[in-house]
Amino acid sequence: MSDLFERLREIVGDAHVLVDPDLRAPYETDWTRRFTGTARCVVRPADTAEVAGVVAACAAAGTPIVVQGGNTGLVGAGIPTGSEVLLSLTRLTGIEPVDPLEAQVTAEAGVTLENLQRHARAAGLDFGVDLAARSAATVGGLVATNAGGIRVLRYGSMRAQVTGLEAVLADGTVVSRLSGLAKDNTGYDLTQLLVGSEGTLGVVTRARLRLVPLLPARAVALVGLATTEDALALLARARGALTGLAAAELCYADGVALVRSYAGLPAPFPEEYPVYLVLECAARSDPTDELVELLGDAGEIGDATVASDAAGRTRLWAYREAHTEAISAAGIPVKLDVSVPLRELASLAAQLPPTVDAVAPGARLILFGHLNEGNLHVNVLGAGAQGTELTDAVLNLVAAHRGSISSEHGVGRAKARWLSLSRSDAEIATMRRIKAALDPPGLMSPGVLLP
Ligand code: 2HG
Ligand code: ZN
Repeated sequence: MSDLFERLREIVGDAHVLVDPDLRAPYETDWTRRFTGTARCVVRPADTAEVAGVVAACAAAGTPIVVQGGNTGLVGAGIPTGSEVLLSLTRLTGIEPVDPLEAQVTAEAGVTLENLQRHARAAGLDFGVDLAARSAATVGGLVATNAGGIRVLRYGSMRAQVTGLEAVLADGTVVSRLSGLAKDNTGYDLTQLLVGSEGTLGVVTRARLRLVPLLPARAVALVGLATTEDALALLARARGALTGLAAAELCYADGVALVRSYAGLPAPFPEEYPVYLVLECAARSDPTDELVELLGDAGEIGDATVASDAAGRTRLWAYREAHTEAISAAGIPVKLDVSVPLRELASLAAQLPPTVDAVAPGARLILFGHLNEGNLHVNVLGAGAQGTELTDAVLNLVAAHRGSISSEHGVGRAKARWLSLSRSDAEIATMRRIKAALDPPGLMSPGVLLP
């Protein structure tokens, strides 16, 4: 091992090979504190050439690698298990000037989402993906997980924003396709193969990204409703009526109560509602009127409040966006991220409480998510030793509703053993053949994604 450490120090410099346990520690536990492990060392390369050198050195030594970006992942894909070199990409922070004609930009893997957004906005454009972990989540991690977030309704997932990638393969080869051509039918799409591969096929070092128009005028509504069915009916009406609809986010009374006590927020309405929906419209000119008009047509709405100014919008978003933090402050949850066809969503939401209660009596279930994609975040506090049984029960219930066991967070280590609930044997066998072709010795993120 000391030969490998020596070689790694030659490539990235002494200061960027962290062997000391205290220095490694922040990289070895995830944000939720649920996944923790040990790395042989943490290596922090500065550029693509150094990444390629590190990967080639590990390949030559037969040492596995786990790749980490901002360490905001929720399925343990960036956390080592004992034998790996942990490759941290946070020093790859270069970002090229925005190309206004193509409306694209090239960013290195370690650029945070927040810095990417800031960079695009300074050039009069915007980035199509947004999520609560924006200050730490990085481009490489967003690509590797095919991140979703709160704008999928309008712009699609990360996959839809990526027009090209540069990546280092398991043997140290650099593949690069950064021209960002809108049309390019010249064979297998290696870029899209790497999106969502969770570090198992290669290390993403740079991405060519599509940008979207900057829509400066925004209006946000927080709506109180009686049922999940009512939220779905309002969503369908909103999609039909609002040209600027940009987000539709769901939460429930117990989650809002937890957020309120964590963040010290007032009750949003005089009365409590079982279900809450955050709707956001974004446009070139003020979309408040169209949002108010939709809500004025009472229909399924219990109560609603609208904000157009930045402070008011942030205040309304907080009821939804602070869920993850508030849950984390209350304990280490079992965290599942599932999606089902919209027709199945209300029945899934109704069946989850008894399902959780049967396996982990007294545990606290908090549900929230991205309504338009049928994506529920199932968080359970106080499950004790029942975590695996609970995961099994919930994911089987989701499969019975024709859903996916990972909607946007990825499979990682957390869901690998349940992959067959969402993918057929033939699909998994094909994935294994792709993995074997690109990483024959299986050194890239072993144990992640493929069981
Ligand atoms: C969100 O939508 C994130 O806020 C996190 O995907 C979800 O904490 C979670 O379960
Ligand atoms: Zn989410």
